[in-house]
Amino acid sequence: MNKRIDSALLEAENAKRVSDLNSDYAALGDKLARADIDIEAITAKAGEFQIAVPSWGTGTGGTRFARFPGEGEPRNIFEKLEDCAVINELSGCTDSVSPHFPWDKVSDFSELKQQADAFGLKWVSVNSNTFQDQPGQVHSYKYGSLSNTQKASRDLAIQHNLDVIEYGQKLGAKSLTVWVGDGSNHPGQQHFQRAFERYLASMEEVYKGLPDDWEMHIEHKMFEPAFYSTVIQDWGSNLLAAMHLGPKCKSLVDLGHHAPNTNIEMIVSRLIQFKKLGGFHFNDSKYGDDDLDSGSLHPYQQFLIFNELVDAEYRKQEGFGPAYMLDQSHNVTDPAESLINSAIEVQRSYVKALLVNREALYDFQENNDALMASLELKNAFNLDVSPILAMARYRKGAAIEPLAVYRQAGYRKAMAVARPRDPNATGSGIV
Ligand code: LRH
Ligand code: MN
Repeated sequence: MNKRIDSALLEAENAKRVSDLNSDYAALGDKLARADIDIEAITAKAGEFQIAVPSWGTGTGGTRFARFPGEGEPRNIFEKLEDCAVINELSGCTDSVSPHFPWDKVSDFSELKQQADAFGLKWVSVNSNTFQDQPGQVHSYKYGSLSNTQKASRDLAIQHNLDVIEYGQKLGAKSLTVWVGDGSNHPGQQHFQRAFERYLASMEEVYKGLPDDWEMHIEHKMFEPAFYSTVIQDWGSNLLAAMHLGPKCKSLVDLGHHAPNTNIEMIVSRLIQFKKLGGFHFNDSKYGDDDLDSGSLHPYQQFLIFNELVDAEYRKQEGFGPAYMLDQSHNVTDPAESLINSAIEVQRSYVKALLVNREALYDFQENNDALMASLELKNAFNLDVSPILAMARYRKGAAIEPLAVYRQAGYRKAMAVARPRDPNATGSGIV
């Protein structure tokens, strides 16, 4: 497997830290053993945890006001893959990439697949894009795509999604993620039912193009780019569409796409119960779809979401198998550093949720012992599981301290030389 980080440096940096890791790990092991928890079983599950990296997250993000490009940014999907390889080598838990089309479109998909294989990276959900017009596009998406009143724009959007499925098949992906910005900015501008009917009719055509072993994931979003109504505005519209379209269609939950204070963990529980939880776009936010680093603002909410996911796993819930993915925009940090850290913070929420004593929790719930039930969760959340995460990385040949190795390696500086930036490249927008 092609390695981007010098393995001698990685081993030397790990060697400096392994004895402290072993003593921290032993101490946590003793503490967990007193609660009849086998730390080795937890570390093994931590080692199996994987979360996909969004190709579009490896470049510096921006807002509608501006984007301030960083040094050594990837300029194409091949360089994005190089950075995804580094993120996986150091975090040990991001062995797959989710591409976005046409941003990542290439003339030779077998070459792209070979490059990913060489880095030990898999391709997961492919994302379509009918929220931007392409150069020379005749039938615009200005007034929507799959729900546009103009058949020509709807047909173009349908064909694009069918093309993206084809690209995904060439890469070995097994699902299509469809997020549309369709909606309205003025009361009265759109007939809500007719718009939803047009969307469903278009998605039926896309659904027909899905291979038997594929899924289609619908992503809802409260607002932006539409600021009055959005066709797939919330989990209700999402679930209705997924149920209408068929068993291969499920709902995807992007954490930043909800109104502040929304109980997202309960939405997750509903989607699990009705076997319609397709996957996640993990990030964090304070106001809108801020796409900030996962767990950076609401780590307890992220933990509570994993409490629902681990509970479903524990109950062997039928039809449960969501895809985990990051979807973030890195405007002021090195994207690789944020993605490494965020992947580990999502893994941390998963491992903390594994420490909940589910039978004890069920007893407290059945007996309406509210405080003890909430403490069963909070006590698991309050445990520092860093030694388990680091040991899982160490045993996979990844870094005990990933960011220290990344900086020690001077990766971004090296890329600044290898990828000279076009000084005139200014602009705005998330990528
Ligand atoms: C929409 C979204 C969607 C992607 C885009 C890059 O806000 O979350 O998942 O297509 O970001
Ligand atoms: Mn998203």
